[in-house]
Amino acid sequence: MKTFYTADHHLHHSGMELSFGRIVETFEKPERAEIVLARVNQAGLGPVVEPPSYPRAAIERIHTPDYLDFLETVFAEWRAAGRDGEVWPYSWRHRSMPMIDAPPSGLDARLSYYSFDMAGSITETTWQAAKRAADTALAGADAVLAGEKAAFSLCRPPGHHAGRDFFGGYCYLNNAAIAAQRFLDNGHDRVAIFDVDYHHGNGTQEIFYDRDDVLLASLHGDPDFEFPFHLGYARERGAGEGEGYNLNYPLPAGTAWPEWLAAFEDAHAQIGAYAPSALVVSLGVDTFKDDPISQFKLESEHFLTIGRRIADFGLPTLFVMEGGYAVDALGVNAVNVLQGFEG
Ligand code: SP5
Ligand code: ZN
Repeated sequence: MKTFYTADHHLHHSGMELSFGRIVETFEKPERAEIVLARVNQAGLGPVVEPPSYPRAAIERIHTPDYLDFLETVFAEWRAAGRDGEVWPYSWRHRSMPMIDAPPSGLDARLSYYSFDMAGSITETTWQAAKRAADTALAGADAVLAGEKAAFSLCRPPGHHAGRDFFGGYCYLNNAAIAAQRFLDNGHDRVAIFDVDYHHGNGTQEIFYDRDDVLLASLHGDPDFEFPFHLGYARERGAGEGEGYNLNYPLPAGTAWPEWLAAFEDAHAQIGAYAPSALVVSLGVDTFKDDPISQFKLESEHFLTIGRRIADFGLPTLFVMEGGYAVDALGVNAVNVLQGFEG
């Protein structure tokens, strides 16, 4: 299958993150995409294609214009305020504080409004990198729309924690959601998103929560102990017309292959029953046993089985890269899913 990739992902690199009270090098680093790309080439998966640049309108199908303006301009505003370094939010609304429904005017207040954590910063070129990751997802979707059975969008930065108008969890634009909407805007009427990343795709859930044209199934660390906390419980099943079209499978710390596969098979059956005409896979491989920030126990060979079972849907399929931080095995694990799919 074709891999869509651009070296423009290097335009985003947050220098650091806070991990258990220590400032460390960020886990979401450019090396990640390079390692996956190297494995794509080594495995002979297929051609690597540079995505074109798409009009912002394709992204505005998911994200609000005010949020996109904010991402594009906040770094300059930060500098104009006399600040050096990267743009970081640092304080968020607590449950005791009333919700506000319009962006505030102050710089730090707006940074808080448009984010939910400080997993990643906004650098001078983060907007450009995030835009190119969205382009990478759109180009993959267009390849599938043009008749490819499957494609791999090697997106970086990842996307599934980003909502309509917020960033967090290393994510700025929701690449998988943008791709799913691309399918809907070009002839598909039911799209499933299968999110196998270790973390709950809270952004994807927020975007499609009240809609029945996208089914989201997500397997992840139980939010009672794992990031992003607060969202991803099984009781969240969608609202209004979307009721029943959001399926969460929170799993305990230490979950190994047999238990993970049982949840995967349940989700697989639910997706099959929905009878979508296209599938987007939010492909995180941070479920791996040696992942430095995760607590599941999958082994490299299991990713082959995941790919094989995804192929069993027989659907036009777009794989969108999300998380995975065990850099030594990241390439093998991600590409194993794709090779398992190809059989
Ligand atoms: C796309 C994606 O996988 N985002 C994940 C964001 C996780 N952010 C919180 C990471 C907390 C890491 N601290 C634990 C380090 C253990 N050594
Ligand atoms: Zn993740």
